[in-house]
Amino acid sequence: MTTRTPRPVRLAGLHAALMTPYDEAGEISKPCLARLVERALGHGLDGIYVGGSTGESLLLSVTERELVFREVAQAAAGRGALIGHVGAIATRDAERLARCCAASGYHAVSAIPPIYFRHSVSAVRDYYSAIVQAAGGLPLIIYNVPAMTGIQFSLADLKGLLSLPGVAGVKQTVVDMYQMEQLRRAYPDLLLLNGFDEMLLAGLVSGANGGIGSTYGIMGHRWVEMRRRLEAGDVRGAFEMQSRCNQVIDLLVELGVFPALKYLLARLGVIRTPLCRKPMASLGPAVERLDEVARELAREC
Ligand code: MN9
Repeated sequence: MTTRTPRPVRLAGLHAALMTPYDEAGEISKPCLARLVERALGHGLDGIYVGGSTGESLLLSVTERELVFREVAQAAAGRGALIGHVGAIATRDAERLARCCAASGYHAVSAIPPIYFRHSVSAVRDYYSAIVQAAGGLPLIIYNVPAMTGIQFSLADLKGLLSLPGVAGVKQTVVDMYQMEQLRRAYPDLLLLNGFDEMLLAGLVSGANGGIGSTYGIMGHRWVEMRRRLEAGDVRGAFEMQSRCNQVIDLLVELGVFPALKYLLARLGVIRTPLCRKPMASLGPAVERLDEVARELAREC
């Protein structure tokens, strides 16, 4: 019998934002979830961010989100960091999801602020404190994504949230690299994760010590190589890799990031259908332009 030494958990690393795959009837596909986990960890990524925007989490029921947390934990089997996104409109749902992550062996939880209603700063603080309480000692990573939530955190807002016990980091999905640098300057040890893949290199040189991205699931090997080049001092080489990845991202953005990513994963044989939950739009025409990308990725790994 061989015993496998578990990899040390590295939260300050590169994590695939996991998609939620469905079967033809639109129900969550457990075998496809397991294959997505294999692909991400097989590419040398440090972990998986489960149930975020990329996971269409706000289009799933709380019970489905719990199911995804459990399935992924089982499939990953201690081979990487697991971060569960538990953000919800209602604090009680976020608490329930945080409890599920704690019980399923996750290493951290993360949450968007509560959306739709306009809450006071102190109500948002209470929401995050409630999640920390429910997460039973797991560190909490604030998910700052104003383009999706409509909630613009100033540096002072973020500092206020970071002063809460249990809040350990920020997933910074903003184009403002000045704010990234300001966060790093204010908190030399902060877990600061870059959120827009098309700016990963910019984020890393501006102070991020890791990243979370939807495209890591299709080209994790390229992102790992990009980081390797940067760490080796080869900034030009890292930039070339970022540019290669961005050519793919340009096409994804044009066609619709999530359905286009699912199309690629289906072409690569990882998932069965490119379906997304409605009202998320399906792929439009001209998808054959993705086939060349799929062939290229299949050749690389
Ligand atoms: O989690 C993703 N963020 C959002 C990270 O979807 C808001 C990114 O990976 C983007 O999908 C990607 C394309 O814009 O950078």
